[in-house]
Amino acid sequence: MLPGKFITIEGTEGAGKSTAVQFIKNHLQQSNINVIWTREPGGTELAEHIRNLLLHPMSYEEMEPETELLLMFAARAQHMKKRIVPALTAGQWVASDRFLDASYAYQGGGRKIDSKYIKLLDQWIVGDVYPDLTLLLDIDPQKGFERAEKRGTDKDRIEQEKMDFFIRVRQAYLVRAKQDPKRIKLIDAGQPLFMVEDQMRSILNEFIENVQ
Ligand code: T5A
Repeated sequence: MLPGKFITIEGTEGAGKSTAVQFIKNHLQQSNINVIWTREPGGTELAEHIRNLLLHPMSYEEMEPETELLLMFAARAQHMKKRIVPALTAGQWVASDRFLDASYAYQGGGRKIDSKYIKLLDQWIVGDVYPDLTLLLDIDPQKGFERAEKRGTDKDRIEQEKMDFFIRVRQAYLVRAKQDPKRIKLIDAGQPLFMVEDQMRSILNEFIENVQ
């Protein structure tokens, strides 16, 4: 166990993850907790280049699911070694906008890759540096889709997937939450924003109380 604390934020498409990240940032700051914020895929210069490869829509060739999974973990390996592990070793708090659970949800659920391969990469690259707390924003995929549409921005390569892909992503996230309820806190992101924030506030306060 490393001395720092590690929080991750996950969510299905259109669940309001960016909005939640902003709220969590403010709440931790108000609680006088200094946090290093990062994201996946990405978090280092090289990992951000890999992010571009992963998310930029491609017209020249379709990316294979295996390629996608390995690129996610290539970025994660760099991120772990260069940023996450050094910070946690130094006793700092780290918060990441998406992390490992997204690979089980998107590549496992969405792309239908057997989770035994994801587990192998997980054990190799992440090992026991697991998040202490994960906030999972859950929403009905259709509702999430409608919200994301309202945002009006261009869709990245993964956002261009069809509804059944996002239904599988959600199911895989819910399975993860069921397997590890102590770490993964499920948040009903279909509620009005103030209710989502209330739920996040009480989860964060309980976590802070328990670790201090
Ligand atoms: N990925 C990532 C993998 O496939 N495998 C992996 O291992 C990893 C690490 C990364 C992509 O990479 C994939 C998953 C992703 O496809 P990203 O940067 O995390 O992408 O981006 P998104 O998934 O698109 O997440 P965002 O945070 O950008 O979008 P959201 O969740 O749609 O969030 P947000 O806040 O923009 O909300 C959408 C709209 O809803 C409104 C907001 O104002 C906004 O307009 N909203 C609400 N409306 C009503 N009620 C609420 N409670 C609301 N909350 C927000």
